[in-house]
Amino acid sequence: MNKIVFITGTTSGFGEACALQFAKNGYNLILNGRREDRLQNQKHYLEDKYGVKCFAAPFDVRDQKAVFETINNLPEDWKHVDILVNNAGLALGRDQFDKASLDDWDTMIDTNVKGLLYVSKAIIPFMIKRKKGHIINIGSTAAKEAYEGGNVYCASKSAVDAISKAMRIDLLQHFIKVTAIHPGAAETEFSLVRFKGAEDTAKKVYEGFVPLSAADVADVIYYTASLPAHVCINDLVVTCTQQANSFVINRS
Ligand code: NDP
Ligand code: 8X3
Repeated sequence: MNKIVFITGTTSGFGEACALQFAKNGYNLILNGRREDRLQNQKHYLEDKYGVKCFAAPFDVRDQKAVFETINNLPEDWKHVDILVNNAGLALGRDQFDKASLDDWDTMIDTNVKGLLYVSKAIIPFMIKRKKGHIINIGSTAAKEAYEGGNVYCASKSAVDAISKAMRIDLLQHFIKVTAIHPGAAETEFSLVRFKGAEDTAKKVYEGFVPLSAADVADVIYYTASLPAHVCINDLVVTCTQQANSFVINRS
């Protein structure tokens, strides 16, 4: 029987690249995101090209009711989730603390923190029942050092870091692995979302250096998932070669 991976936020960026990587390696996939058209196209593409099975689960991770209803109502043979990749997330704005928008703060906290908690809380009982599982949480270098104008995005990713540590302790008794992966700057739709569609501003983020690609990050995610059962990478920071930490980048 193929293993099952549940990835949140597969309609773009890391999640999309990760879905491709797991499909290439024979996993059946539960795909999630809010853009249902992209999910359906992705499902058909991965099924046709790699002969795997995909289950499209279009919900907003902020919607507690939808998260629990969808996950609890998964067909029985889709409940054997081996790996959960908590990837859905976003940054909104780069304004200084006093100028930043409260709505943006709410959206980041609701998505990056509460959404991750809801999906995990819904999936963990399936893993406990099978006494195995692997949760991979996507943090950020922003979790490790706050940067100017990063305020609540950095805080939300620090929360992912802390939640990962807490999960690892509490889920140890159930033989569930917990890995936190903290990527640095990667060119995806991330900056386009952060700057609300302003393409020029988004492009400038990656000027003067070679950023990570979504495929680079997916390789690392897949590597952590492919280690032997007794080996767990707990915490991993990955940046491009021209980045030292969340705010020091060599743009030459
Ligand atoms: P993208 O914007 O390319 O992808 C984000 C994904 O998250 C999309 O599939 C989007 O799908 C999904 N998503 C966003 N909000 C929700 C929601 N409320 N419910 C369900 N799905 C949602 O960005 P990345 O791939 O770059 O980002 C993925 C993760 O990696 C995020 O957590 C981000 O914070 C983190 N990260 C990104 C870095 C970067 O430089 N790119 C570096 C470090 C971490 P849809 O819109 O269809 O709902
Ligand atoms: C995304 C990378 O540098 O914009 O987490 O915070 S950064």
